[in-house]
Amino acid sequence: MASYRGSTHHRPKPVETESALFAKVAALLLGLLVAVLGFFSLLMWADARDARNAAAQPAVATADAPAANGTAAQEPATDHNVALPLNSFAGVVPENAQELAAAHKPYDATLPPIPAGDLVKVHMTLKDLTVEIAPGVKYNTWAFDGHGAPGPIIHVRQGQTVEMTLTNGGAIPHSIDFHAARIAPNVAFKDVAPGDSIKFRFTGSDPGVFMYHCGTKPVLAHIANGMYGAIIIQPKQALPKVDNEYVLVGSEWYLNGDGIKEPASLDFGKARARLSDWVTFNGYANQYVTHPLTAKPGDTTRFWVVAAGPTNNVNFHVVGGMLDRAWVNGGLTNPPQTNVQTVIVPAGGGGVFDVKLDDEGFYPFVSHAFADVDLGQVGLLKVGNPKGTASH
Ligand SMILES: [Cu+2]
Repeated sequence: MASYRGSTHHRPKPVETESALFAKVAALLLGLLVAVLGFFSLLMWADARDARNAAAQPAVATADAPAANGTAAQEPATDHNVALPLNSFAGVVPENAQELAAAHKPYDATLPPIPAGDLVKVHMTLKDLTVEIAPGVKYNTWAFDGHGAPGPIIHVRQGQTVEMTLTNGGAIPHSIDFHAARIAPNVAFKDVAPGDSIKFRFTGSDPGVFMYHCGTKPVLAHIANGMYGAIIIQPKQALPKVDNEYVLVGSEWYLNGDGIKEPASLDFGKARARLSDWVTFNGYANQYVTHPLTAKPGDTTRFWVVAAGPTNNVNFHVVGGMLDRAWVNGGLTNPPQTNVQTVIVPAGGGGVFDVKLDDEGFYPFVSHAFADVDLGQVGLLKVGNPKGTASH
């Protein structure tokens, strides 16, 4: 059979019938039709693209236009007061925001002393609590220890045992997860029903600054609603002596309203999309701008920083200074990095930073991811008694 394959040219040439000729012409016409249709569909696609661009244009222009031009009311996407919760509400504050910011009592960032004894008892009672997270902006939190976010700063020495009691005074189950603890989470970090308590102990074996938070699902919602704080485990072998020590817990907020007339609650969709409305140190936007932390010229100041998230890192930086010593990742068993500009504190992590400032002045401390500064994650270290205000 194989030998025939090479000899097809021996086959007699078929006679071209009338019907075969018709088929050929039809195929040719069909081919032309396809080409013409293809050309038109290309034109239509280009038109559609132009139309889409044209449609996008006015929206962009309106977003940039001042609200006073009267068109904002018809363009809900750009009006924070009537919009669906698609935009950030961060720009919306009451008219007397400055006054309210001045009247706000800032979260005390001072590192508290270490309690005496081998056993440190901590008792927190969870409460659903409405707090301010920016001037005049109210938010419905689930708060550790009933004081809003962050929860209380826990400070112990390496080797001390923490006895944690958590009482759930809220409406739904909660829990508490310590990153500083080496412990079976299914036992210690389990959900506590409303009205119930849980008690467990762990030893502060690893020196550093650690996050604690509610670990009840969905964790994103529980952390976003303010359920986090910092625990500091001071190493047995003392760190270099410093003059001031402050604790900063970074976190961000996702609001379903502006929080001015009515308290806002969590917008879970925005939390998943990472569309923060406010980003804060110790739970309130810009509070240490209005009420600066203080130091004297020549002082070394130690910052104990936790990034609670739920999602954002803190890119810690001190404007006009240097992180002279930086214990990266919050652990204190390794030697610090020296003379670094910015260190990432990852969400769920910590960092310890020593900063020596010789000259009088206002030194902003920020997350150098500047969208977060714009939304409130900035404070001032006031060194000495400088005149005027800071440039940041
Ligand atoms: Cu919770």
